[in-house]
Amino acid sequence: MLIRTGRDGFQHPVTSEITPRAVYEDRRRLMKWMATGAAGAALAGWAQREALAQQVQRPGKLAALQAVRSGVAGATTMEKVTDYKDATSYNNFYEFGTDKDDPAKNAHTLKPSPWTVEIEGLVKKPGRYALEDLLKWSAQEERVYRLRCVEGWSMVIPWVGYSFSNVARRVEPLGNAKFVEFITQADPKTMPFVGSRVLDWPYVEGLRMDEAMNPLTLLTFGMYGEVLPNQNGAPVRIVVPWKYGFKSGKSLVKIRFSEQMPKTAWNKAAANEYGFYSNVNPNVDHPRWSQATERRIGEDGLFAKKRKTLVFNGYEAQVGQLYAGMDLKKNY
Ligand SMILES: Nc1nc2c(c(=O)[nH]1)N[C@H]1C(S)=C(S)[C@@H](COP(=O)(O)O)O[C@H]1N2
Ligand SMILES: [Mo]
Repeated sequence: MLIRTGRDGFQHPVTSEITPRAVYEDRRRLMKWMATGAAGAALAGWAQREALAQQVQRPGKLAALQAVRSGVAGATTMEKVTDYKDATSYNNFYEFGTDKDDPAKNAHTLKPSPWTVEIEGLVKKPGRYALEDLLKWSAQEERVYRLRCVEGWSMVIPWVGYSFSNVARRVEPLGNAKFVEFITQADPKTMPFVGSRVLDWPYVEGLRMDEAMNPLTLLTFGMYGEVLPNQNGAPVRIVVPWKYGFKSGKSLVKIRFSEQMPKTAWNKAAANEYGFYSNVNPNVDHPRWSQATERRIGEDGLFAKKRKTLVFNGYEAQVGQLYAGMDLKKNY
């Protein structure tokens, strides 16, 4: 900046104004780049990330999990982040009970350490991998995703993890691998409801290979800058933001690459209500209720308006092409 000194109005540059040649060259390049228009998008992204940095506070309850801000397109919504309290006390984790507050009450018995994840099936490098190793397979990123439950509520959660595609790159799926199956912990000693008949345990979910490889599919180790609380699926879960919440299996113990479409827990329980795809779709009602709108957790005051549910939960630009030519009413 120029500062005015003296009565004669003489202006002289402050030290920071004196531009060394290298900086000057850099600036010229920057100006050129800005002229291309790329800068606008990048700066908007930067402003968003700055705003985000102020928004997401570490609750200081669990171990910190360092993360860089994600550069993946669409990975960070600017919507208000759900309170940590709500995100950790209003949960679905049927292994610990079917009421929303059961997981927070009961999941203290889950032992997230030591933990291993077995990777098997159609891969060149199957094996049982320690959590500590998995954590290092790629840089941890922060992603602020909408989470839409099939029950009609939603949240906005800052997850920490990395694209699942990094796992595939490590274990090298074979050419005939067409699906990925996510198998979660089912330990009757630590999970009081695993004996119940609500579901056929273990809780299993699955994705088509191209869905699993989409950069938005997040292998998730933390939230709000800390490791995952037990009730949210410690120590490692999957998060698939364009699908209903139940596709995001918690407390993963096994990942299997297969040729056949996996039989998933909810599909086995009620095939007419829960299809394999389960993409968030306001135009396809659940047989017993509409999916057109949702209630955002934290906005539940007397006059809070419901929100319109978005196709693919708002991630159509990123994932719509995965379903080109598919009838999404049939493939619900
Ligand atoms: N193992 C397991 N994973 C699960 C579930 C479950 O019951 N068991 N519930 C699913 C459902 S229905 C939802 S909406 C999300 C909720 O995730 P959150 O509690 O972290 O918000 O987890 C999903 N993953
Ligand atoms: Mo859900």
